[in-house]
Amino acid sequence: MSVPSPVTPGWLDWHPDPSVPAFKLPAGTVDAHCHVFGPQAEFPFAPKRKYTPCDASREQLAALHRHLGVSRAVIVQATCHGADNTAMIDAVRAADGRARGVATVRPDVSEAELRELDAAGVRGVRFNFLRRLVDTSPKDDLRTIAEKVAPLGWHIVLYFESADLPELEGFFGSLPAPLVIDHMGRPDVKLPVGGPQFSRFLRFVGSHDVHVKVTCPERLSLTGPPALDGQRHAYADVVPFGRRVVEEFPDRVLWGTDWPHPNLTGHMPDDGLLVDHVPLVAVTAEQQRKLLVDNPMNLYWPGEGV
Ligand code: 0GY
Repeated sequence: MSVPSPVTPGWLDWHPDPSVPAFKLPAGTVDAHCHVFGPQAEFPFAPKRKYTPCDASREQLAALHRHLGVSRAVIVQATCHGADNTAMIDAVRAADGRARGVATVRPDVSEAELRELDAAGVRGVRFNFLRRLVDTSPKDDLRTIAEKVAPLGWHIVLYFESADLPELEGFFGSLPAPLVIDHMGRPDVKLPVGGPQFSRFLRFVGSHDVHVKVTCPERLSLTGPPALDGQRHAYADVVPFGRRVVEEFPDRVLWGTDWPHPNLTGHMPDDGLLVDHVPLVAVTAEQQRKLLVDNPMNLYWPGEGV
């Protein structure tokens, strides 16, 4: 058996004891963005990965979901596992129909492999453009993948930095499948919500077949978690961005925890507080039901009741 690799120096482990959220998630809530890491002894990480995380198993993910009141999950392949989707598929299969997967595949993936992933519950592939996570994102290869997965009815999950949207949006718009954008396109929350950067993002969403994940306030925030004296809301600077997307595209927004929160350096969020962020961005009961239940159900479990 191989010797386990040590975690990346400074790695922050997921929160061991998240609070009970004050906000009660509606029945049938879907966590549309979460990951599993290993466990390394069972599912080794990819040799070319950019980080080595702590283990975050499917059982630990399921325990978090029970604690928060989440019913279903979309498990997104993490870059530390490269294009080996075994751990993700294992987690999806174990959920017995209550999880779907988003895979990473290579351009030479065969039709048979894609059909097998589809049968296991995969409904999309992820294209990653973050330089700290991937060495290259060759557009020809990505287009080849998109053309192979489109006939299965899959979508393409896009992870990019907001500053890169002007260079990438033509390519994104030309892809032959529906799109899902991670973490609101990672806006720079120092900039105004009505400023050119976020307006461009909203225009792109408005003019294409796109769902937006209203996720990761903890990753985008500069103001950070709540002050210990309770005088400051958690991630207050991200709220206007989430609220704007929910108001403009109520039928095309998704929510997720991003557990186990890879590559955070400042702090590890309390997952209970992330649930309490939801009513700040989705203010009405109708917005909340669409964000948490109806939209992810339509995308990942079309035709199924909660
Ligand atoms: C996220 C964000 C990150 C990492 C990954 O696959 C990954 O390694 O997604 C990140 O480092 O920003 O969505 O989980």
